[in-house]
Amino acid sequence: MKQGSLTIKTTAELAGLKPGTIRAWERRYQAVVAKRTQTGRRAYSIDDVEKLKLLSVLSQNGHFIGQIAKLTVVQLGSLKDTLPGAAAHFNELPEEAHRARALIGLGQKSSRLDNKNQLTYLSRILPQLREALKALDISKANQILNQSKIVLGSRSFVLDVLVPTFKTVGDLVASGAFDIVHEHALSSHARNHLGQLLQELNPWDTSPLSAVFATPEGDLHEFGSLMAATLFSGHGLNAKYLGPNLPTDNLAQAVVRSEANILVIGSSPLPEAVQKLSFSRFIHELDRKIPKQIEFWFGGPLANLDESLRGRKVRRFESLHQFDECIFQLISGGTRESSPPNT
Ligand code: B12
Repeated sequence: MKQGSLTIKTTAELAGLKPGTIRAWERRYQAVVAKRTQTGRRAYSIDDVEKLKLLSVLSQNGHFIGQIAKLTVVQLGSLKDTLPGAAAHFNELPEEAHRARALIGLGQKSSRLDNKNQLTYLSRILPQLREALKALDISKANQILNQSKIVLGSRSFVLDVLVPTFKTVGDLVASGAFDIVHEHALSSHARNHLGQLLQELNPWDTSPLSAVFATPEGDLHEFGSLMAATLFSGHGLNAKYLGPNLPTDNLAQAVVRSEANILVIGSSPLPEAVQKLSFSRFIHELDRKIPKQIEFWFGGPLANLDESLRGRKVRRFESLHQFDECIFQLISGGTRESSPPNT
């Protein structure tokens, strides 16, 4: 068994990863180097499986894959022993969490939990999260956010936990059941979790696409843009998140300097009185200041602005699901086998 004799499918199953992740780690970082069969298929050894398992656990725990990929199995094993309560933590996770372990990090294309398990899990934790926020039990809320990140992976964490929770909390504030304190508590802790995820997922030096993420000047609602950046990175692409509310001059300079191929602008239904520039003026100023070969991708209400920018490729996304699906199609040339639970 020491010689490469396992197919990529079996290796992926044993290591708890997806074949695409193994291929990406191999191509980008030579994490393992498969032998080739006579017909040119990849063949892996048990040692490769061992290494891939360790890389999976470590990358989920904040280690950058690029920095650990070349370590030996023994070195990786020692590193794993330094994880705070790693073994105990992973042993405590439910069965579905074990299957989903590999999701945080590279190129996950959809949650490994099947739809039924995912729905069951979400229907349990979303009300718990809402109750924790209602009681301002911040440590419980963070515990739920942390666990769901591990169980579901970054994609589903964003689309199925954070997006609906923001919506619920927003609605509860509007109805008077929650107040601004609850909204701020959610914002500030969600910000921490997303910032941490983005750091774990980036940087991708060999990414074929790189995008700058921002919001219109005056728009402090950063979550659409930040979540989009996290989804983009989750696909192994290079996201440069600049934060909200940048003046057009500075944003345009940053886009040019960053050598990105895409500028992604997220937006919120900001009352006109609060907007610094109208959406229309904002994008036309950017259009003048940014070379035409850079694509503009608009998310949120800005996507409804039906103005064409001559000579520039523009994509519009009403939702983050749509954005995620589009990236998936761009990099894989196909559609997902199953829809996420709340589309
Ligand atoms: C959090 C929040 C804040 C936080 C933002 C913190 C931060 N760091 O981002 C703070 C406290 C700063 C804030 C301030 C204000 N807010 Co506010 N805020 C919200 C809240 C609760 C959530 C917004 C959010 O981030 N949602 C998460 C995102 C992901 O969801 P979403 O915006 O619905 O986005 C969906 C789509 O639009 C799209 N999308 C959005 N962005 C992007 C980006 C990309 C790239 C893509 C692909 C897709 C996409 O995808 C999402 C669905 O999949 C909403 C309430 C609500 N129900 O939405 C109010 C809300 C947006 N705020 C509102 C208002 C009025 C304000 C203030 C003017 C309040 C005030 N009087 O000061 C200020 C404006 C400040 C400013 N200049 O921007 C109003 C807007 C009202 C309207 N026009 O209809 C809302 C709707 C609340 C309400 N019901 O009154 N807010």
